[in-house]
Amino acid sequence: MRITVLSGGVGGARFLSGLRAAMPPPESSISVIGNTADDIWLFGLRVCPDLDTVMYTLGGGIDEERGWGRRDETWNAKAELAAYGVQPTWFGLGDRDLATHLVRTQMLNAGYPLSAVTEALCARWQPGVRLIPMTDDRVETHVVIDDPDAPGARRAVHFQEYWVRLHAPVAHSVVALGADEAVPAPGVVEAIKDADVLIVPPSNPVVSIGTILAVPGIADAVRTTSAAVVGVSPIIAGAPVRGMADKLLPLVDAEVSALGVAEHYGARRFGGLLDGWLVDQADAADVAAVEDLGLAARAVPLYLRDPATSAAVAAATLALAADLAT
Ligand code: FO1
Repeated sequence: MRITVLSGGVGGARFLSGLRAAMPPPESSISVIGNTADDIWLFGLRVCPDLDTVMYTLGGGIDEERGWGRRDETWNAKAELAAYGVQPTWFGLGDRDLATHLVRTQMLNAGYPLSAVTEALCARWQPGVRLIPMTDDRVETHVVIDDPDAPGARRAVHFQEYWVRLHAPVAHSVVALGADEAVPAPGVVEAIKDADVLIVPPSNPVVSIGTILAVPGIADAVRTTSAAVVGVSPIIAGAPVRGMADKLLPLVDAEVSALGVAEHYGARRFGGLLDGWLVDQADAADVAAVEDLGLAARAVPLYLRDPATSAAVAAATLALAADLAT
């Protein structure tokens, strides 16, 4: 069975660890299309949070509690940089994590595309999936907020500053800079078209899934794939499980609910992206309304608390896909 997953953030990575544990029949393969619009240049290094979170989570190097960065991390370089007074000091780059960015930046500077760099880094981590960046081109999410230093004025900040330094204040708009000129990385469109199952995990619908779909060609591949396309709600009982989707969904006119995100993605039979949608049991009352959108729907426990619950969510996703394929 060929499974392809669009992934961003900690939720996507945790879902993937469940999927690997709930591994379908042997000879199955998992391709992951990673969001790269969170990526940022820091101290001359290219940092790719959503690629690294998948690589570390599935490769066994992740700090479980944070969900990002390395386990057993130290922060000496970060402290030394701060001692020199260089900015930013608000982004936590650990000593072990820095090695990843040094290798990545060295390879990018040598002319390797990000997809080749990611393959090289994964050779060490052996994540057990094929991790492909959504594009080799530069795409960066910026968020327009009220300028904290100039009342009445607005300014755009990089997503990482919006999230990590400013803790997701009121946002007026989100833009994926460079998306229009970006091209899907080698293998991305094929991984979507050739899949038996395509999964939209509980990643942020705007700045993880939305940015992947903003790369020209990717949304069309999702709409036309012969795979069963199943999504997992990132919103439970009206709130995101993690992160700031509640601040960003209104910017794409989506309600902050399992039903609202289903409406946002839409049913493929009506020109949207999904065939099926999983909601948490807390949202079981919405199943009929989701079905009215033209989607198959199930209410199952969706909290990715630990490996066992993550595996159960993944198994439920595969079960719904299997129903859809019949
Ligand atoms: N998230 C934080 O909330 N604080 C941090 O200092 C931080 C550092 C960091 C370093 C490397 C990395 O790969 C991720 C990091 N993240 C941090 C998480 C990151 O902002 C988010 O995981 C994604 O960008 C959201 O999908």
